[in-house]
Parts: sequence; structure tokens; C-alpha cells
Amino acid sequence: MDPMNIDTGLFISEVLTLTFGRAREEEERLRNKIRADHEKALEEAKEKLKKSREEIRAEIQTEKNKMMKHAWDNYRIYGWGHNELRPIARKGHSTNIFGSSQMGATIVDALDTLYIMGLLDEFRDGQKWIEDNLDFSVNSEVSVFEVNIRFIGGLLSAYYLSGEEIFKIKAVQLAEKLLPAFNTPTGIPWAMVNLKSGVGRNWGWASAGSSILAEFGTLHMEFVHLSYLTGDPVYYKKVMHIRKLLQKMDRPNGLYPNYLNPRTGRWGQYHTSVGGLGDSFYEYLLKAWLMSDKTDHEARKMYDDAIEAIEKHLIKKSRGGLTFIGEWKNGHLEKKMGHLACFAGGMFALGADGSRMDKAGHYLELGAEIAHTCHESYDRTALKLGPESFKFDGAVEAVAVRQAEKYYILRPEVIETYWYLWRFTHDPRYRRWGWEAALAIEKYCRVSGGFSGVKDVYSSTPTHDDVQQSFFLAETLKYLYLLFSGDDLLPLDHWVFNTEAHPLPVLHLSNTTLSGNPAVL
Ligand code: DMJ
Repeated sequence: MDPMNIDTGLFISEVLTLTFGRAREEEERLRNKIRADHEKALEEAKEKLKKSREEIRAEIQTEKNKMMKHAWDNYRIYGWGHNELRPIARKGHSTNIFGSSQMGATIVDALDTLYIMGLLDEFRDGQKWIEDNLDFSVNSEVSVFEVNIRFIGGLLSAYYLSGEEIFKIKAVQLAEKLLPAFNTPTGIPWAMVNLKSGVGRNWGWASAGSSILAEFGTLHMEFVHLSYLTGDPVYYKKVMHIRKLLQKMDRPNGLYPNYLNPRTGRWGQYHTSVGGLGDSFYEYLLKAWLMSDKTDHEARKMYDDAIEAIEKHLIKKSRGGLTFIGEWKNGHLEKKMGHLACFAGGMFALGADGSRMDKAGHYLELGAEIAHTCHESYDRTALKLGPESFKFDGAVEAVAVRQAEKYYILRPEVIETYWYLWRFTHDPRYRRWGWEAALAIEKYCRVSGGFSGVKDVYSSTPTHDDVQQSFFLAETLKYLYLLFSGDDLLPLDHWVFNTEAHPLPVLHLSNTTLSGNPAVL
């Protein structure tokens, strides 16, 4: 057609009709889609409303306990009965703290977390294994401390939560096996004991054959509960004896050294830390008071005295304004803080109420400052997971320097502190920081066979250590879960968490002073 012959007006009107026609069709299509989507959403909402509260709760629950399911299910498949799991090799794993036999450490440590998360089939599965297999009459040398906090603590907690007698029975059987460890000239227990022969000894690496403060000083909660449940004062007497002995000793600068010789009753090396070797001793002084319904004033006094000395000599501010807890070694302060010491943020917050001279605000603030420093130690890494130990030296702040200190082994302490501070302040930053940590664990520690620690948090391509620690299920995942739950789940005025995150109830013992009278138990 000759373009010159076209009636231009007619052409334009045809083109417009066509264009607008298409646009109208498109609009109509869109409107229909919006209507359909809207209808669908309404239908879905109606469906949801038809569900019972329980069903909705279960759906939310499934989302919240996904990490636990992954850790547990893989242990169940590849490591069942072993102490821990190698998630990459997909087989069992153990270390010398659990001795040479398969004691199912992950099962016992994880029980209460499963229960709290509503994973009841898994809980029953664990219970069945314990009923059928957990046997303490084995020729195996175990760590008294680790077995106490993970096994006795875990079993007691499972008992209190579920009411199942078997857990109490097993806890008491195990405790009886630990008692020979106290047969030393001073009554300060050995670090290790053979469950069959009752022969005890100390770690070869500990200063001058010493026992460790954080080990013999972290028995009180579980042992008081054992006496309470059995009516047998023997456990109570053992831990009160340790307390009395410590009270009588001189403390350099008011600080407790980490090493004490169980033969001579003398301190070993003058090394004080709120991190490894010292940590949970201070925690248990405070928790002994809380657990006694705040009647064990002796424990509270020991805690207050210890914390004042720690604040005076070990807690400093870096040039960049970060509050950190250093370590005291032979009269000199090492400006280094371990991941383990990060639990102290939560401890300061927990101890704020009831502090001397009404310094509650001060201790809450101190707890928040430690939480901030520990968050920085995570934030200054490539993986957003914290190193085992970090320095404050010159330009270095909250960063690990030595290669051997750059690992993260799924430890809980930082998340534990976020949780306590969340409970006491409801400041949303703690949930934000906890969420960051959860995402980082998912991204870098999750493997198809479970969760693994990483060897260098500063390297963006992580190398896995191939260990799923039992405390990951007992503590890290429990504290994360609690951080995103309501305050009515395990309220802190009724429950006190042992150092392995196993909740034990406050004992309301009328007419009792837990500081001096075992007969009332
Ligand atoms: C846990 O076994 C306990 O929290 C203990 O008190 C110290 N460290 C580990 C986890 O890091």
C-alpha cells in the first residue's frame, strides 16, 4: 500500500483504539489477578483461623526449633550413644572429659532443650536410651566438673521438667560415683575420677598438681539439689566444706587464684580469670544465693566481695572505649578476654538486684558494656562469629591476634549474655545481635550432617573442625530459643540455670539457712 494514500486521521484513530484496547485488557488482567490473590489470601487467613491455638503454636514452634532438629536428627542418625557427633565424617566423637566409654553426652545434655522446645518424640527417644543404656559402672576416668554440669545438671533438669523418676535415679547413681573424688587430704576434689575404681587425679597441665577453681567451685547447685531430693546431706556437706575452706584462705588483692593444691591446701600459680579456669566459680556463688530463694547470704557476700575485687583489678576500658575483663597473672594484668568470660555480662545483670549499696543500675550497665564488647568481638570478624580469645593491645581491640585463638566452637556465652540482658531490659538490640549470631551459625557452621565449629573466624572461607559439641544443644540453641520466647517461659524468679544452661528450680526451704545446717535438708 502506498503510504501516501492512507487517511492519516483514520489511521491514528485505529492505532489509538488498538493501543488503548490492549492497555485496557492488560489493566483488566491485572485487576483480575489482584482480585484472585486477594481471595486466595482471604481463604488462607480463614483456614488459619480455623486452626486451633495449639496448631498455630506448633507451626511457629517448628520454625523456632529447626536448628535443634537438624543438630539432634543428625546426631540421632550418625552419633547415637556416642558422646558427641562429627558432622562431616558422620560418626561419633568424644574427648577425654567424658572418659573412654560411650555415655551419650549429647543425649543427656540436650534432653531439657528438647523438652522446652516441645520436641517430645525426640525427648522420649533420649529417655529410652538412658533407661536402656546409661550405665556408670564402667572402667572410665571422667572429669568431675564436666560430668557434674552436663550429666547431673542435665538429668536433674530433665527430672524437674518432666517429672520422670528415671532421671533422678540416674543423677543420684552418677553422683555416688563421683564422691570418691573428694577423698583428698583437704576435701578439695580431684579433677578426674575413675567411675569404677574411684581413683582420682589431677590434670597433668595444671599448676603444681592443683585442682581448678572453676571445677571444684562449680558443684554447689547440683549437689544441693541432690541432698534436697535424696534427703542425704552428704552432697551438701561436700560443697559446704569447699566453701568453708575457701573462706579461710588469704586472697591476693581479694582475688581467687585459679589453682589450689588438694594435698597441701595452698594456692598454685597466681592466675585469676573470669574466663576459663575461674568463670563458673563466681557464677555459682551468685546462683547459690538465687537458688536458696535469696537466703544463702554467705554465698551472696562471697560473690559481692569477689566481684568488687574483680572490678577493681581486672575490669578496664580500652582506648576505644570498650569495657573488657582482663586476666591477672603474677601481679600483672593481661589485656586479653576469652569468649568464656563473655558469660559475665549476663552474670552482672543477674546479680544486679540485691547488690550492695543498691548498685543495681551500675551492674546492669556493666553487664550491658560487656555484652557490647563481646558483640564487637563478633562484629569485627569475617564470619560475624567470635574468636576464642581477643586482645586489647595498642591498636588491637576485641580482635584475636594468635592463629590458635581464632576459632569458634559453637560456644554459648555471648548469646547467654544477650538473653539475660534481654530479659532484664527488653532492649531490642539483644534480639538483633542474637539473630545475627543465629544467621552466622546457619551460614558458616551448618553442614549437611549437623553443625560444626570453625577454625578461623577471620577467614571468609571457613574450615570446619568437624565437632558438634554437646553444649551447642544444651546451651547455645536453648539460649537462642529463649531469647525469642516470652519471659513466662522459665521465669528467672523460679528457675536458676546451671553453668551448662540446665534450669533447676529455686528451693523454697522454710526455716533453712543453706549456709550452715545440713540436717534440715
Ligand atoms: C560449657 O560446658 C559451660 O558453659 C562451662 O561452664 C564452660 N564452657 C562450656 C561452653 O563453652
